[in-house]
Amino acid sequence: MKLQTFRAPTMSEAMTAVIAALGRDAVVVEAREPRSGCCEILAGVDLEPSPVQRGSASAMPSTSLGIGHGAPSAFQGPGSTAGSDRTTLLARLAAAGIDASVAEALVDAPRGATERDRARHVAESLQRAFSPAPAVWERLGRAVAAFVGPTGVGKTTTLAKVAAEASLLRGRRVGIVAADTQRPGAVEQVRMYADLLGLPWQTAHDGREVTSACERLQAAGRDLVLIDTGGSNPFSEETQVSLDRLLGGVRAERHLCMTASTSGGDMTAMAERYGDHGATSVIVTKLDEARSFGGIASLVLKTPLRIAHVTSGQNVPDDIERPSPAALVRAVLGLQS
Ligand SMILES: Nc1nc2c(ncn2[C@@H]2O[C@H](COP(=O)(O)OP(=O)(O)O)[C@@H](O)[C@H]2O)c(=O)[nH]1
Ligand SMILES: [Mg+2]
Repeated sequence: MKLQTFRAPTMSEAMTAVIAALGRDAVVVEAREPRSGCCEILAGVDLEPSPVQRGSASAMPSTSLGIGHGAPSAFQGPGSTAGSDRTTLLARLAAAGIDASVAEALVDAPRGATERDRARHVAESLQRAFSPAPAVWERLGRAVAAFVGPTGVGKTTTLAKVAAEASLLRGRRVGIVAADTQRPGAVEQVRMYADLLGLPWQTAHDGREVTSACERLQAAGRDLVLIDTGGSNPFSEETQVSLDRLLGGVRAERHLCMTASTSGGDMTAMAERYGDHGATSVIVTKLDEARSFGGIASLVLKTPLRIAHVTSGQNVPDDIERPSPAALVRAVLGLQS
């Protein structure tokens, strides 16, 4: 088998290039992300493919989320029309917890499309919508990033995971601001992670203190300042007003943290609220505790916000990943890897 390498900024774009060049009989030998923003797929066409190798999904490595990287096999491959008629697709999307209106729009394939085209259209539309937002550490130069969202979703734990990866693996000089001074123990939690990682940190009670804390950390050479904020009712206008007061002075990027098991309606409503107040991306937490993932599908299909990171456990720094679009499609559709 003659192998070729396909490169693209995202895995789904690389996969699209594989299919465009080699067709749907392509065998994926290896898929990897040698550096951020560059995905590589090594693929070829086997003249006598084995049933196991046929299709791109089976040869792909699994993520630690236990989901393969390849496009869903029920939605591709020669003769693979199983479960692809409109009603079955709608039922599958409804079972995944995707809003009926979103599901209807998804299954509406272009005019003249065959049933197989329709199935492929669903998988590809979903996969496109899961194109990742840039990682928190990717903004070059001096950057300030705040972790916002409801109480208990994992904002502080995620901040610690991001701080670890950014400082240990990505060469960023990280500083931390503990701005959740309301909840008992919140500052100590930040201090514990900062000490563990050997990173400087400051406490801030209000917007003025956040600004001066960021200035002090930047003056000390910190080029990525991460701000831990307190959680509060996401549907109250007061929450957004206080966040504006807290973060407005430093023009912090806001990363909205939401748990994977949140319903599509709530995720979309929260994304709209926080999006109106400048949220730049979503971090989906607690994938390990979710059993259906329709919420995240509704989120990316109904709002312009994209997912920057997913987290899947309590371990700092290990349980955080960049999202794999194909893996998320699999999770949403409840397919095995
Ligand atoms: N299972 C699981 N638990 C998590 C994850 N992220 C955070 N947690 C836990 O969720 C709880 C709340 O986390 P915390 O970071 O304090 O949430 P915050 O109130 O939003 O800052 C803690 O027990 C964390 O260990 C995750 O990805 N999976
Ligand atoms: Mg917290």
